[in-house]
Amino acid sequence: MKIIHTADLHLGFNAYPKEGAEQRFASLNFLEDYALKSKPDIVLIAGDLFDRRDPPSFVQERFALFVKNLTKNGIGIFILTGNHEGPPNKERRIHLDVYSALEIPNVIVARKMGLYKMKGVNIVAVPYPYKKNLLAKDKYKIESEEEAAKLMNEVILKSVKKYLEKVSDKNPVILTMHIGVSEGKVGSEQYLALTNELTISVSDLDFEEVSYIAMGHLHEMQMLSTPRNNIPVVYPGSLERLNFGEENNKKGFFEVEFSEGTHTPSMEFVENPFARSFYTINLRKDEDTENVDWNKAKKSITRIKLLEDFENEEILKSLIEKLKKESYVFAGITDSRREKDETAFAVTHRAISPKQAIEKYLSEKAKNNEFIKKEKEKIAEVSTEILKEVFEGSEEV
Ligand SMILES: [Mn+2]
Repeated sequence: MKIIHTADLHLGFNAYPKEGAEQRFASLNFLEDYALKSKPDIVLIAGDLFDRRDPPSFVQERFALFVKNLTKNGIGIFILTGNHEGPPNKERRIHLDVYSALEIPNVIVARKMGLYKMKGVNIVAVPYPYKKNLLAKDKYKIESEEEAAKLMNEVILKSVKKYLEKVSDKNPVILTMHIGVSEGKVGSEQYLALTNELTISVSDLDFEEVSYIAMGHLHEMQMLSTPRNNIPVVYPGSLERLNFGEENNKKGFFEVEFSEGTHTPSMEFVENPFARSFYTINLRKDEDTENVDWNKAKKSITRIKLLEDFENEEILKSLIEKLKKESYVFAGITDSRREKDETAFAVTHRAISPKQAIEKYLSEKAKNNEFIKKEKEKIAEVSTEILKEVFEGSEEV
């Protein structure tokens, strides 16, 4: 029994408008080619397969081909929904519902918690937990975010227990979840700051019936295990590099194998050589402009980071001109010499958070608008609240 465990593909994610179309599906192509050669029983996608609930048609089409090519070769596909494509409430339809409607054998979309079965394997699934889905307003009177998180934790663990009790055979049990664990490492640019994200502790997942815990959500590859039963708790990380915070991370997926009659899996990380490349040119002093790795810049989304004593704006300007011509994509400049998060020159893509962008915008407007000047703080507060609503569970804020 062999399973490929991948997560956070974020298909349809547009890193930089100037990036070439060839990168769009480079990582999915790699996964597909690998799966067709290795012939696992199941490809398990632990959430955030798509970057949006309703991805563009060409992205839907490419994934449909993936489904066709794998199922034609007898490979099952198990899709857990993450915060990027999952329904924030029960009624909301999502693009992936198409696959449930088609009832393709050995293709399962788990948008609800439950015990699923594929090719004999028991899969207990916990999609990204939306507050609205888990806690009915009339049922609980929630005083604070902490209390809500605690309640959600209880609901999830109770449900997992319930589904584990329903397992009626001796086949391996896999628990798959799209959620962060409190012991896990969050990538430096994966913004979780605004959303009071729910995390779960690895020690709470120590169910002895479970053989492997297939996680998704954290974009950095990491292998943890439960304290008592030593069950592997594995994040393959995102299949692609999505931002500069992942510049030095290895990208790929896990191949997990259960040999006949055993419940202890062997795991191997398969590295994806086609993940996009990011390159930060750190300029601490003026001479650092001579140490640019131009081969790397040619293949990479490249940015300049100003640090410490860098001063010479003339040198900087000519370096920018050259990078605009010769790098794969020139993403801009971050100025970390002054207060944290202040940016130099043009504000670059995702160089500041949406919250900071609102504050910056309002400060700018306040200069010649008395009303905004007076109500700046209130507007910022309300806008932040709206952002929280809109992006509930998203990493984009
Ligand atoms: Mn996620």
